[in-house]
Amino acid sequence: MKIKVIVSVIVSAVLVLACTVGPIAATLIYESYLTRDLTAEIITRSPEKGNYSPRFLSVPVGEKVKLRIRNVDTVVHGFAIPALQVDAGEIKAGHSVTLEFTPEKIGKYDFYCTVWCSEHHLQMRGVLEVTAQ
Ligand SMILES: [Cu+2]
Repeated sequence: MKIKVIVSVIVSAVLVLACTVGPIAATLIYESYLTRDLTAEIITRSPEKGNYSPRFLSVPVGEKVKLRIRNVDTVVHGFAIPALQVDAGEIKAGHSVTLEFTPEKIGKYDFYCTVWCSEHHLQMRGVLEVTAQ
């Protein structure tokens, strides 16, 4: 009888761990899989809540750039680098978009929000600098 109680306590403890630690570990593993070869992740918020972060990026010319644009705000945002024909379209609140492109020309390229997101929307911008390798 005592052994049955001990076994049921151990089984319960294992199940509780599997239900609590398991999903957290799975989430962390999945997140590291998603970000394994990213050049950068740009957190996206309206300017009064923090703007793009970072707002300046530097990448070498001729190398693949992989950006994840992550909207952590409560409104829709956009992200575009028109001079490089990069456009994420609308990024809903809580969603992410991954963009891949290869800049072929050295220079400084403006990126900005393409969705009217707040009265400070026009300040929602940054610069991607493409440098010599
Ligand atoms: Cu905007």
